Amino acid sequence: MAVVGVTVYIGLGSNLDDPGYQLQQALVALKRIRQTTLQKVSPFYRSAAIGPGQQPDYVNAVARLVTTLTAESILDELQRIENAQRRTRDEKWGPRTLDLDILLYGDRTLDTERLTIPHPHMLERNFVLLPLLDIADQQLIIPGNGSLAEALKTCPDNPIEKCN
Ligand code: ROI
Repeated sequence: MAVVGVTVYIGLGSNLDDPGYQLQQALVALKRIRQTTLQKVSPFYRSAAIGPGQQPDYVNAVARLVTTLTAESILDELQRIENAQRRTRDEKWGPRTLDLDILLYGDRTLDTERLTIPHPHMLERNFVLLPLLDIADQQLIIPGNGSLAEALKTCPDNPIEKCN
């Protein structure tokens, strides 16, 4: 039976300990989240790390879930999966085995201590917008902004390549 729920887009990223494998493992774990269906996964993309300092290249992807969980419960699940994959949080914007971000939660906006939705940096990151475009309609509205197609026009065009 189809799950009636909210469509959620999750950004996946890794730049340590075999990033492609880390993303595969994360997808296995996303499939197992209760009250949730993993509907679609983008191709994997490789890009240089954006942000401060030197660090290894990232592999990124975007997944689409449908869930009856709240955004906070999804965040709990994502943090549990990150921790299971030995994610450490010692350095802001440092290298990591796994980063799972809620990009969009239906058409809702949210700004709490734990969660800002839409993800506050997604519009600047083509490693988020390009895989999102692979699995979402370009007419998709990013709440508080325009369509995904509009967002892509203003997003920096950093070098990125498909890697699967
Ligand atoms: N850069 C890339 N290319 N991909 C990421 O997932 C990523 N994540 C981050 C920072 C350090 C901002 N840079 C990134 O957290």
